[in-house]
Amino acid sequence: MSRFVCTLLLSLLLDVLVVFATTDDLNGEVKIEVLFMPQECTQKSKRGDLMNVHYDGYLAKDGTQFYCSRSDKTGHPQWFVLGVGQVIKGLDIGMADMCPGERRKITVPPGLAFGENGKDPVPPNATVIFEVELFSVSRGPRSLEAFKEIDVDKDRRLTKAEVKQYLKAEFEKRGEPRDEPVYEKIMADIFHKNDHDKDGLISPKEYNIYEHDEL
Ligand SMILES: [Ca+2]
Ligand SMILES: [Ca+2]
Repeated sequence: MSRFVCTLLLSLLLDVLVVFATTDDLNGEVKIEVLFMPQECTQKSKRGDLMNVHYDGYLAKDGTQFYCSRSDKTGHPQWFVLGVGQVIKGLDIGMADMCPGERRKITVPPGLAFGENGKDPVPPNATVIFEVELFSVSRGPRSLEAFKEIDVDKDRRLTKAEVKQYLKAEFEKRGEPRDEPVYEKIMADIFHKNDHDKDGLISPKEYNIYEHDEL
């Protein structure tokens, strides 16, 4: 059997593989369907990881597309930290244990998506469906140990240069060095989401969101 056929069979098999993730939320469950699983899984995503993802959002009731990261702004895949509320809760749940290269269809009840009020253009109480493709996962800076490691000059503040140096080393360690503009984009995103007082530095307090992770 050719490798192509094997891959095809594997993805057909995975098409019917449906996993249910339960949550404490009484508003229903996040339904995860694996659409494509790469043959090799280098690293499974977990809370605190930095994710690079393309996602399309649809309304469950009529399939209307309300978001597409491929056509949003520059069309670059989006960066976010998994499990800390940077995306809707349903995606934080639905994108855990995911492999780079994997594609999933994630159905999210309103309570774990945009809720009673909705968020334009998503109407109130809408169940939404996301088709996500994960490009890369990297270990996020999330522990006190990591904070100390990143904070090279030990002044208990993380500068962009310090975070960038750390990220670069992480990517290089995995044999996947990136171009300079990619790092710039990740940095802008990290600081946009974590530097709450906008002083250009990440304090231990601002960094606390990562401490939910069990090491
Ligand atoms: Ca520092
Ligand atoms: Ca700050």
